[in-house]
Amino acid sequence: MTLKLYCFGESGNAYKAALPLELSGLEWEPIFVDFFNGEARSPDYIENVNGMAEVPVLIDGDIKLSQSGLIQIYIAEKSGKFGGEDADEKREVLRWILWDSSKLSGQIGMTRFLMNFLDPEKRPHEVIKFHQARLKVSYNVLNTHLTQRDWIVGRSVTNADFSCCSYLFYQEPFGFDRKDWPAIESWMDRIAALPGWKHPYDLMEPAFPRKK
Ligand SMILES: N[C@@H](CCC(=O)N[C@@H](CS)C(=O)NCC(=O)O)C(=O)O
Repeated sequence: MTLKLYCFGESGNAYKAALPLELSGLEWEPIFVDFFNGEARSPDYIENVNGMAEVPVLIDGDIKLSQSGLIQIYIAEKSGKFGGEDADEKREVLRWILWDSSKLSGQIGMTRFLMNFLDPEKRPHEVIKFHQARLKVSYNVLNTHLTQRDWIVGRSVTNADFSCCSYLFYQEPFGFDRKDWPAIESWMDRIAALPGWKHPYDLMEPAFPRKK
C-alpha cells in the first residue's frame, strides 16, 4: 500500500520524512497541504488529519503518525534503513533528532518563516536577530561534531542526518551560509550525493514559486 505524506515543499519538517521515504525505496506519495492559506489549522484538518494542527503527517493504512522524528523512526522500522545499526546507535540517532527539533530546525523554521513568508511590514527584526545569534551556537555544535566524521551517527547516513540537514538545503535566506561552516558544507555535499537524493522542492509541491 502506498504511504501518504501530508506535506508542502517549504516544510523542512516534512522534508525530514520525505527524504528517507524516497531513499528507503518505500512506495509513497505527497499530499499537498495548503499551509499558508491556513489548511493545517482548519477544523477539517484538525479533526481528520492531525489534532496538533501541524505538518507532516504520515498515513500507512490504519496507522496515522505526526511528528517528523516519530515518522522517521517508523520509516526505519518499516524499511530497515536509517535507524542506526544497534541499540547504542538508535539511541544516538534519537538524541540528535531531539536536539535538532529544539535547537536547530525548530529555530530555523521560525527564523526562515519570519524572514521570508511573513508580510515584510510585520517582520520583527529584533526577534530575527535573537534567533540568528542562538542558531550560530547550534551551527557550531553540528560543525564541530562533523569535523572528524562523515555522518552524525555511525558509519553511514541515518535519520539524524536527515533531521539536521532538512532546513539547510533551502535557498530562502535565514542567516546560514554553508561556506561559513566547512564540515557542515562537506556533509551536505555527501548527503546530496546519495543515490536518489532530491531537493525538498523536487519531492514535495511548493506553495510559492521556487527560488533559485
Ligand atoms: N515537532 C514537529 C514540528 C512540525 C511543525 O512545526 N510543522 C510546521 C510546518 S513546517 C507546522 O505545521 N506549523 C504549524 C504552526 O506553526 O501553526 C515535527 O517535527 O513534525
